[in-house]
Formats: sequence, structure tokens, C-alpha cells
Amino acid sequence: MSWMLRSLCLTTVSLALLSCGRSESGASGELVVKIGASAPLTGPQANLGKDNENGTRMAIDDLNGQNITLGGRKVRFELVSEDDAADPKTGTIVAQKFADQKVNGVIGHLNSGTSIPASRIYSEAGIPQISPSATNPKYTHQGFKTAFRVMTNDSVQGSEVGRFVAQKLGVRSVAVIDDATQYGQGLASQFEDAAKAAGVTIATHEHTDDKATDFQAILTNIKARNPDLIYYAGMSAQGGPMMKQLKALGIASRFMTGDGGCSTEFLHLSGAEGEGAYCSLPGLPLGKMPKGADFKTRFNAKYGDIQSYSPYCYDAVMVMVEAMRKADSADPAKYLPFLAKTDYEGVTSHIAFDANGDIQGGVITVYQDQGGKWVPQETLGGSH
Ligand code: ABU
Repeated sequence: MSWMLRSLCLTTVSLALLSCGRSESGASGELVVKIGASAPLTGPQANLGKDNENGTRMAIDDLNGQNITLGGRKVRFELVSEDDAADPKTGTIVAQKFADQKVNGVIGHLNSGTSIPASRIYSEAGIPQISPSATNPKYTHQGFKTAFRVMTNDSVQGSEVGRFVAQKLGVRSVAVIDDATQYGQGLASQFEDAAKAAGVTIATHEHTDDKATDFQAILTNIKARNPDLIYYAGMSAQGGPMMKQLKALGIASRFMTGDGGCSTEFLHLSGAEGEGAYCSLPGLPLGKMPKGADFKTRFNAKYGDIQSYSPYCYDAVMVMVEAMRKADSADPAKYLPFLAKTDYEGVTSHIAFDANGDIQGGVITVYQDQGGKWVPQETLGGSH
């Protein structure tokens, strides 16, 4: 090879490497925009994690069918999915990996316990992060300009539901159980404060964890106190079996869980013993969401049942890419200001963020398990 040819090759390689920083050139010269997504894809919450991944994937597939250009180049969006196993330490390892890969944005994580520690890494790397499901208020209250959430947080969920059980279900005493995660502890505390303020007595507050399968000791203690309601702040992997075990113990108290248990998985795990259980989930019922029916039909055809959060994952991607379109760039520094000013009609609702990055005007819907289906009972908060 002549020195001229070698030098030309080296220059070409150098230019390609330079342009590889954030977005890469695909085989046909297209701009590859990497969307990181992280959720538990293994372990007890894998069903919910796959649901999140599929909601994100569906949005990316839809966008890739739209021939989007940024800065005059045709874009191909690429899903970079990582399993965080719902584990806070693994969540930070995934976040550092995304930062090293220079992904253009992150959808996730599913859990508050992973989203919160990961958010510092994304903030330091300047990577916009939208959580579709982490509901602990702290996630958006750390002063990070990169953290957004498209789902109503637990300040609203806990306080609305705490009032609801007193005023609408006539509950006078409640046993609270949390799963010792940032989500479970936070929601339990918000719920307990609101229930107490509405005149409810807290009979006991018990703790389990997000890997537990046996709740006999906790439930036996609760049975002796005979509360009107057992409130579980945790995920469906524990909530479903807990429901079965409390029925087996002959506990007559009603049962309610938060959004972590408000899934199709809960219905499967609790079976017939789940009949009558209540749950709460941020947002309107799917049938009342602006584009909920269409989303459900298309998602069911591609991936089967919706668990809980996939519509929010879909919206999170759409909101992120809408900001890129407005900036005409996938460079986080350029599209982040547009993301903060989001004004978007999503599948789930109109999406605009407050100064913290939380969705404005969020509502909560209470459901009851009737015949193995979550049937909407009442939507609380906001203007709906
Ligand atoms: N929002 C319930 C499940 C995710 C979390 O906040 O941990």
C-alpha cells in the first residue's frame, strides 16, 4: 500500500471514529440512535421487565417505520436493552455501561431502587433518562436535570389511596406491609400518613422483601389483629402469593396493593383467591386513555397481555424522540431543553413535565379483581 493510500485510510478511520462518539453511522450511512432500556429481565419481576422492554421496542419499531431524519440524515433507532435484575447495584453497573456506550437516552429503570442510584450516573454523563414506572418521588427530586417520569408519583398515589380506603371503603383499621425497597417503603409511608389523617388506625406495619415467597409469620401476626384491610406496598411476585396465603389462613380482611402489584401477573399468581382484591395504578384505565384501545390491540397482537407499564414505556420513547425531532439532533445536550418543555399527546395522557421532571396533572385509578380481571372502580386526583 502506498503511503498516500495508507494515509487516506487512516484519515477515513479517524473521521469515522470521531463521528462514533454519540451516534454511529450504520451500514448505509444512516444515523444510529441508541436508546438504552433497563428493567429486571430475570428473577421474580421478569414478566414486568419484559413488558417494559416490549413497550419500548414497539415504540422504536414504530419510529423506524416513519423514515425520521435528524440533521439531514436518515435515522435508525436501536434498542440497547440491559437486565438490572431489580437490584440497585446492578442498576448502577448498567447505567455506567450505558454511559460508556454513549447511548442517546435511557428509558428506565423499572424500579425506584434502581432508577434512583442510576440517575446520578446519567446526570453526570448528561444522558436524559425517562422512567416509565419508578414512582418514588425522590427519583425526580434530587436536582438532576436529566431525570423525567411519565407516571404519577407515590406522593399522589399514597395520599389519594390512603384517603380512598377511609372515605370510600369505610376502612377503620389497616395492617401495612412493605417489601423494604425504596418503592415499597416510600409508598407505605405515604399511604399510612394519609390513612391516619383520614381517621384510620394502623394495626401493625410489617416488612418482607422483594424475593420472599413465604408470608405465614407476617400474616399470622396480622390475623390476630383482625384489621379491616391489609395494604401491601410491593410487587406482584410477592402480592399474588401473599393473597393466596392469607386466604388459606382464613383471614377475612380485605386486601389492597399499589401499582407494583396491579399487574396481570398478580391475577395469575393469586388465581381464584385474588377475587375482591383492590389495587391502584397511576393513570386512567387503558380504555379511557386517549389512544389506549389502539395500543392494546397492537401490543396484544405482537406480545400478548399488557402487564402494567408498557404503555408508559411507549410514551417515554415517543416523548424522547419528539424532543430530538424538535432539536433536529439526537445529541443529549441539544435535545434535553426540548424534552423539559415536552407538550405531547401520548397513548396514556397529555404529557408535560413540571420543574422536577414529573408528569403534570397525574391521576390514580383504583381497580378490583372481579372474575380474574382488574375492573376500574374510581379515578382519583388531578382533573379527569
Ligand atoms: N412503581 C412500582 C414499581 C416500580 C418502583 O417504583 O419500584
